Amino acid sequence: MVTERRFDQARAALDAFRIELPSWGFANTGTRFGKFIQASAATTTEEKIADAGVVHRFTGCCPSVAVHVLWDFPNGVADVPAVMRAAADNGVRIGAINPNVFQDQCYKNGSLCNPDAEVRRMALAHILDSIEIQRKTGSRDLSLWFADGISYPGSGSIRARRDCLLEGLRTVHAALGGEQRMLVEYKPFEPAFYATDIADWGMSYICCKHAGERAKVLVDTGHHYQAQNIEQIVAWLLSERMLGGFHFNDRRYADDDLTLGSMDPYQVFRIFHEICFYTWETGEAPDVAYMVDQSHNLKNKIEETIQTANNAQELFAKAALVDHDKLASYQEDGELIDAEETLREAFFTDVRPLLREWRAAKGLAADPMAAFRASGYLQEAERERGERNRRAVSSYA
Ligand code: RM4
Ligand code: MN
Ligand code: MN
Repeated sequence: MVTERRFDQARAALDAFRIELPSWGFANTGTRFGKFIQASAATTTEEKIADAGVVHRFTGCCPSVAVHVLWDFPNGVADVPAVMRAAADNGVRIGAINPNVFQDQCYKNGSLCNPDAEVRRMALAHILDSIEIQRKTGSRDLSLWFADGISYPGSGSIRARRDCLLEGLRTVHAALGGEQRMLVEYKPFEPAFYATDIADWGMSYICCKHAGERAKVLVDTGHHYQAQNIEQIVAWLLSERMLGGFHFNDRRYADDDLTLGSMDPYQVFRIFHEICFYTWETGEAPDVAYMVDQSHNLKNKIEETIQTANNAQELFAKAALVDHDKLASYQEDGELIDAEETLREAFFTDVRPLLREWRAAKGLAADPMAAFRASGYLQEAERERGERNRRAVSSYA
């Protein structure tokens, strides 16, 4: 039996749970074999922010938008006023700033780890410009992902690349001020196929330790090997106070960027459980940025984002329903089945009525997807953007 006190616990957790949306999740994307063009997809930064604003309007839990510097600030700092205006017009804030040191031709052999000092200097300059954008937009987090790595044994010195990386990250850290943080993301492979320079959470942790105390680890749920225990990584990072944030998505084989919770909702629940359990034990919620990082290649982008926010809320609310007092005493007494069942009871509780009630209390529609569909926004976007999208290039040839 889930008591009313625990439902209150879940309501409070939902009140505090904010999910940041990625601007790039609203643009046309695809696989390495081609892009699939959607008539309603956003092609400008203003449109991406408008779409994020619509998701926030219907879900009430996505008040900020992460941006990618080259894609959203093609003119660098000069684009800040326009982007800030778009955010204000659409009722959202600018969130994490993602530098792009992987797209230009010069980054073929890496950015901060490139053996060529001139390329390393260019990458650093771009990241420092990104910090200036971060300052001007009032964003707290600089979100760093490096595509750096080598694809053949012997084609680079693993240790020399590491040294360059650590030196670069120290310089980046030294440029931060005020409340600013830097988040360091890891990924086992792709685009590099032999040795990615920041391949796992241990390397990311070491990068952060060398850089300074404003550096924290970013866990992208899709960036793990098959069968890796992500909640254990999360629990360790929480204990070390080194968990900076998440990139939410789901995976089946590799970095598939699928809808959060679509493949393995219990995995997401277990991650959230570690956070709620930590909060119960320490009396304070960890300072973690919850961000989505998904490519919506097949589903409609806005609808998939609404689905993602809804899945995240449902799974977070379930995790907040766990009876922590009971769990702790079962664990202490070695009551294995009862301890496990404490988690399962929460996981299998239908929290949809609770969410509907939570939305009603906030003046939101009980069903954000239905409300969005009834709004006519998609049809309007198709009318306005269809022509431009029909002209878009979908082939890599
Ligand atoms: C990477 C990684 C980064 C994201 C890029 C576009 O796989 O997840 O966070 O910015 O993709
Ligand atoms: Mn990511
Ligand atoms: Mn990824």
